[in-house]
Amino acid sequence: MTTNNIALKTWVDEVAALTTPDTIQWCDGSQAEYDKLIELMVGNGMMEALDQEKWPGCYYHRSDAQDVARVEHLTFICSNDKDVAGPNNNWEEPAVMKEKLTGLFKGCMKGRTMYVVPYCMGPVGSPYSKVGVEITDSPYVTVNMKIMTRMGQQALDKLGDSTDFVRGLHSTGELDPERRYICHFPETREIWSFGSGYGGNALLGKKCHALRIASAQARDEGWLAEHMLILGLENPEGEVKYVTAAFPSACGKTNLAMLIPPAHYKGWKAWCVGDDIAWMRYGEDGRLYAINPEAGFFGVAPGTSEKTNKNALESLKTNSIFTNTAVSEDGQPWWEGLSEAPANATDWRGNAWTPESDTPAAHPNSRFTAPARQCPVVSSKFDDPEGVPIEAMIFGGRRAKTAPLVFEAFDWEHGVYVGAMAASETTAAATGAVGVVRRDPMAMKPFCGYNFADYFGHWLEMGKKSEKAPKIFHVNWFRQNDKGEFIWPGFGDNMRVLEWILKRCAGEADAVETPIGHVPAPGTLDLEGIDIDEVTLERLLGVDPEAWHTELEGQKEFLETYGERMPAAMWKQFEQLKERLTAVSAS
Ligand code: OXD
Ligand code: MN
Repeated sequence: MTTNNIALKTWVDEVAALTTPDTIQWCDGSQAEYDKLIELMVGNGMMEALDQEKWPGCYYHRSDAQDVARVEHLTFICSNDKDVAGPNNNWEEPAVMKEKLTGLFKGCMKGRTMYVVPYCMGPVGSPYSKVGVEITDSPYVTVNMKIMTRMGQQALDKLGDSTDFVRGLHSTGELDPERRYICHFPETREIWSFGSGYGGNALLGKKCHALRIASAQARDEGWLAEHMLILGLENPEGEVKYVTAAFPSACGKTNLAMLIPPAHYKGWKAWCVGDDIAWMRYGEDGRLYAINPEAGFFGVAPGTSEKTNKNALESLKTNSIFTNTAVSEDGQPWWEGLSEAPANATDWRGNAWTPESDTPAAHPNSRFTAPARQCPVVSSKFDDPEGVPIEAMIFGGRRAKTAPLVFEAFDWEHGVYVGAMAASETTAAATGAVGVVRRDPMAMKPFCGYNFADYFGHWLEMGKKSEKAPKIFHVNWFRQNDKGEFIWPGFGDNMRVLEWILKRCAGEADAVETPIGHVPAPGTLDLEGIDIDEVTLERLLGVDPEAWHTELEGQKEFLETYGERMPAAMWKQFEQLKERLTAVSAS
C-alpha cells in the first residue's frame, strides 16, 4: 500500500494520536488482506465460517443485540447553521459535537488495530466517482467495505495527492447505545461515527458518504445523490432503457432492482445497475446519467427467497457475509421466508432455536453483504464510467388506499412535488397504529444531509437545466382491498407497470388525467396472464377524492414545518392539487 498524499498521512497521524491504537494497518484492498482479516475474526470469534462446500467464501457475524439497525435519533448533521440542516435532521454545532466526540474517541483504539480504508464510490475510472477514506477499528467493517466499495490501492491511485476526499472516522467504542453518535459535517466533508458496528452506522461509504455528505455536495455542484435503485429493461429487440426508483427502506428496492419479468414477457430482460443509491448528473447530450456508487448489496435477508428474489439468492451464495441471520446446525445461513425452517438452528442472538420457538430465528433487519458483480443480472454498464441514461424516475411508498398503482406527474415541477410527498402508511404487519402516515420525501428522510426545503429547491433547479430531464412517476405496489389484502401481485409482475412507464416515455401509451396525475388508460396496462378483474383494476387505479382531501391536510402540515424556506413552487403545486381535487369533488 503506497501513497504520498500528505493531507491523508497527516490526518491519519492526527487520528492515531487521538485514538492511540496499538497498530495501524493501511488496507490495500487485496484478496490476501481480506482473507487474513477473515481468518483473524474466525480465530477470535467475531466471525463464523459457514459450510464452505455449500457456501464457499461465506462467513457469519452476530452483532451486539443492541446494535442491529441504523439509529436515526443519534444521527446528526452538524452544519455551521442549524437552518441549513433543517427540521428533517438532528443538529448540533460542529465545534460542540467535535468536542464531545473527541472525548469519546480519545484513546478508544488502545489495544486495537486501526485500519485505514481508502475507497472509491463509483467506478474507479469515472470522473463522477468520489474518494473517501474510512479509519476504523473494526475488521468486520473493513471486510464489508471491501465488498461494498472499490477499496484500497485503486482508490489511493485515483486520489493521488488531492486533498479532496471524505474523511470518515469510526470506532465501535464499547457498543454502548448511550455513547453512540453518527455525525456528519457537510461543510468539511467529514463523518465521525462512534459506538456502533452496524452497517448503516459503520460502513461509512454507504448512507453517511454516498447519501448524507454527497447530497450536500451534489447541491453545491449541481447533481443529485439519491436513495434510488437503477434498473435497465431490455426489450425483445435488444434495446435497453433505464429507470431509477426511490422507496423507503424495506419496501422491496433490492427485489425490484433484480426483477425477473413474468413468463408472458418473452424476450424481455432486466439488468441491475444498483439497488440502493444513484448519483446522477446531466451528460453533454442533455440527458440525465446515473452511476451506482456502490460495489455490493447490503440487503435485508428475511423475505429473500427463490420466489421473491432469485437473483439476490444467486448473488449471495459465495463470498458473502451474513449478519444476524440464523445459522442451521449444519452451518448454513437461514432466515424467515428463505425455505422450510431447519429443525435446529442458532438464532441471531446465539440461542438454540427450533421451529417451535416463539421468537424469530433471524433478526428482521438481518443482512447479507454480497458483491454486486456476482448478481446473474448485473448490468454490463455496471462499471461504465459515464453511467446510464435515465428515462424515468419513480417514487413510491406503501399506501393502503390513497395512491393508485401508478401515475405520471404532469411535468418536472409536479414530479418534484409528488416525490416530496412520498409517504408510507403503517400496516397491521408493523407494531403500533394502523394507517399512520409517515412522510418520507423521495425516500430520503433519514439520508438528506441538509434542509428538505433547500433540497426540493435543488431538485426544482435540476429540472430547469435540461429539456431532456426524465419523466417522473409514482407507484404503489401495496394497495389493499377492504379486507386488508394486497390486490397487486407485485414482484416480477411489477414489470407490467414498468413497461407502461417506458411506453409513456416513448409516447406510446395513452393515459387518463386525474387530479393527481395521469393513470393508465383502459387497456394500456398489460394484464395478460394475471388474474385482475375489472373491479380490482378500478380499485388499483382509482383516485378517491375523500382519501385525497385527508392526504392534502397531511401535505399542508408537512410543507408548513419548513416555514419561509419552502420554495413557493411547492406551495403552488399544493394549491393546484387542491383545486383539481375540489373540482372533481364538486362535479
Ligand atoms: C438500507 C436502508 O440499509 O435504506 O439500505 O435502510
Ligand atoms: Mn437503503
